[in-house]
Amino acid sequence: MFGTLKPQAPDAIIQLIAAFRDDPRENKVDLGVGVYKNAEGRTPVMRAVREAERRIWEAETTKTYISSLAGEASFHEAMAGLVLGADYPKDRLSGLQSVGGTGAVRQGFEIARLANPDTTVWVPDPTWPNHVTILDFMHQRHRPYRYFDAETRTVAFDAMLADLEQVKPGDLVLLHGCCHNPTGANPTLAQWAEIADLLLRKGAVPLVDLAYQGFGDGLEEDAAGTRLIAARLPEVLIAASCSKNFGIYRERTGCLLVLTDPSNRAVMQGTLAHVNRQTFSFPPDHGARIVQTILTTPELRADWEAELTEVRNGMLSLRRQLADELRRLTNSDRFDFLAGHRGMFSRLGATPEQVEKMRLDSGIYMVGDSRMNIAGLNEASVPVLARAIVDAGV
Ligand code: PLP
Ligand code: TYF
Repeated sequence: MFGTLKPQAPDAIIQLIAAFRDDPRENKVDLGVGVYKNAEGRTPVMRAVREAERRIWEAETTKTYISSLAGEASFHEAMAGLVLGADYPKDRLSGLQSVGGTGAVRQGFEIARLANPDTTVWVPDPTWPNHVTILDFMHQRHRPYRYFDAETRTVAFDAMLADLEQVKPGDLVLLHGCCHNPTGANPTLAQWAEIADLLLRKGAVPLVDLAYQGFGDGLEEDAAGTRLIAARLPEVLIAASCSKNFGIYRERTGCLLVLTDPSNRAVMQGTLAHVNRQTFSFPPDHGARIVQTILTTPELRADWEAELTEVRNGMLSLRRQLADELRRLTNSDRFDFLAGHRGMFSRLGATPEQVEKMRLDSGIYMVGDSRMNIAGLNEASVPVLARAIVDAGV
């Protein structure tokens, strides 16, 4: 039977991990997979996470199943407070504890098509490749909307709105809440307002993928677009990942937050339990407990926010250093967009051949579409990258 299986295309981002590991050069630079790394190239366990784990370990008396197939309400509420702010509309909220942010995105797609089997999912072009592969795997109809202006390396806002004019009532529109992956280009708050108006006029439902809250301008700032959408639209899905901002990648922790009319809330909460049950039954709990403990314990929360601020400021500083170095080398402002982008990623705008040249000549690993993980840099490698970019003729 298994002889019928066809080889699957590998994940190009994950493949880079092995390619980098196998490169013997000492001064190689890993700008591939989207994992935060400090100046020493390590991905440390955050202080508040360690302390929360210690407290959980001490207090835990059982490993029996948690209270609901959709996860613990206390986790949904803590995440809703983080994402939507303390005054979020409690009577409109349903929640699902998921396997990572990816699991939240996936369950969001499932909910949309349960509600409307004719739905079309609109995804930005470009987007995180897994959005598209998951939709294909589900045999779910999807269409791209233009997002990125390759010339200016900013959001192609007019093109985006023009494409979204074709959205039908009951379609699902996927938006990156902040720190767009792979480009680093994000809408302004005024543009978020226009997006909200368009979706409202079209009767479409947004699915906001929020995987990097706190990695751009700040926890509040990075949630501003999502909050605006949540305040203006009657029905909203938000897939929040805890992998990056809590640094708990391998715990696989995420949350799908759903806002509906209060009259639909009970059925929605039951539907969220239903989709988890059909997928894996109860969700994993350890990461969700860590997150909930941190968010609801003032001294842990303050320490987490302080460490997250250091992480964010480090990336912002690297962005400025790289833009400054390229300004010096090229005598132009052509690369200033790197300082304007937010989050871990920037799309440089190099050709695949130029990306290959930087890898061969300088040991610099970035994704083939020229997405760079800024957190892979440090003060020593910034000038190396800038020189390689210029030498590759970008
Ligand atoms: N969405 C985007 C845009 C991402 O970049 C990621 C990154 O991994 C995810 C979702 C999901 O993250 P995870 O499933 O590791 O929480
Ligand atoms: O885009 C990234 O690099 C991160 C990590 O299949 C990631 O989102 C990449 C590929 C993948 C899962 C996670």
